[in-house]
Amino acid sequence: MQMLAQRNLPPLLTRADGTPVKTAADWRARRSEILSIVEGEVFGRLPGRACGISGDIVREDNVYHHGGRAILLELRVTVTCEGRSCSWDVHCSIPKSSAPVPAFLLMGYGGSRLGDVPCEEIGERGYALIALDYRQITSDDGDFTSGLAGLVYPDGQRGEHDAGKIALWAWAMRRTLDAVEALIPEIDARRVIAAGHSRLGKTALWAAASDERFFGAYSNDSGCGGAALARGGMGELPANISTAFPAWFAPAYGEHARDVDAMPFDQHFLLALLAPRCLHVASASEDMWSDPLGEFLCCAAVTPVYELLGETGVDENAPLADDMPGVGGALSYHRRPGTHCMTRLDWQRAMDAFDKAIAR
Ligand code: GTR
Repeated sequence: MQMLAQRNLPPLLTRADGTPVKTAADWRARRSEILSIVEGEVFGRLPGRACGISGDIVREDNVYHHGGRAILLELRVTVTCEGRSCSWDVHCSIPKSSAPVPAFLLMGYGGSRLGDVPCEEIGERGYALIALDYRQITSDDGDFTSGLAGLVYPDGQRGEHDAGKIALWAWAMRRTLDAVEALIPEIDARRVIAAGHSRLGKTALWAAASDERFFGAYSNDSGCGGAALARGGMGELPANISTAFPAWFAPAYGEHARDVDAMPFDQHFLLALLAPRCLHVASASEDMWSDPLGEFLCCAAVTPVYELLGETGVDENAPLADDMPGVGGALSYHRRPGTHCMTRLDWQRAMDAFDKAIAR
């Protein structure tokens, strides 16, 4: 455990009062502490405003989609809060099957970039794809007056521990899961995996961490603020990201970013919230800004929690090479050769990992 030990991470398996975490029941109590830290100090809390949520199917194609082998459904989800509302489209591609199918709920970049997702191949492997366009939910900038941000912050102002954009996008993923549960019996709502790339990989991790209905999460090149450890990290560090993208996080995160070694958390807190569910972390070997080694070591740091809960994770000393399949169990890691993007190979390896979890 040489490399990991040098990172001096805050412990996962010790309660705030110093008591060691030895059982699954102890972990539930520790998990609540960790959830509260990640929520308040990293992504931020949504103010408790009463919102109405509705979902409608606006288009259905049972005949032509994927040569008739899949159903295309377009939903529209609407959130209404004190007279204001915002809506987003949900694109669902569901392979025809005699039983409800598992699904990836992808927070994506929308429009033409959906074309990068191997939608037909995902269907052939037995998964539905539920895709959103993140900018329809709220803009990717410091404006907190429009879209979902405008509903949550009527005066556009946020407090220290209030939700940033990642938390708003993640909340929209959770509300989309509500709509899928209610409207699409062809999808097995107990087997929905939150997925995303880069800033939306961070978003997918937080969605699944904060909502245990998600079967698991697949983060791709999520890097700083996602699956990469901040302590001892390379590439983008909290000081960079909180300066370049302060709106993504709670304002408190920017304060912590000034002294990484003193942070009461590191990113293994975020990943640990997934345990013992299925979590697949994907990196790319030339994506140094997202720190592939920091992502691998973060998985290794979380492994004792998976083991405590009877699952397998990633051994820090396991030999690691590019595109080496099968590293890990319920918690798995894959490093693709190449740069920062979400490729077909990334999807294939993620599906390999979830196939095993679903078969169990
Ligand atoms: C970068 C940012 C990363 C990553 C990336 C992306 O500029 O520094 O944290 O999120 O954007 O989302 O493509």
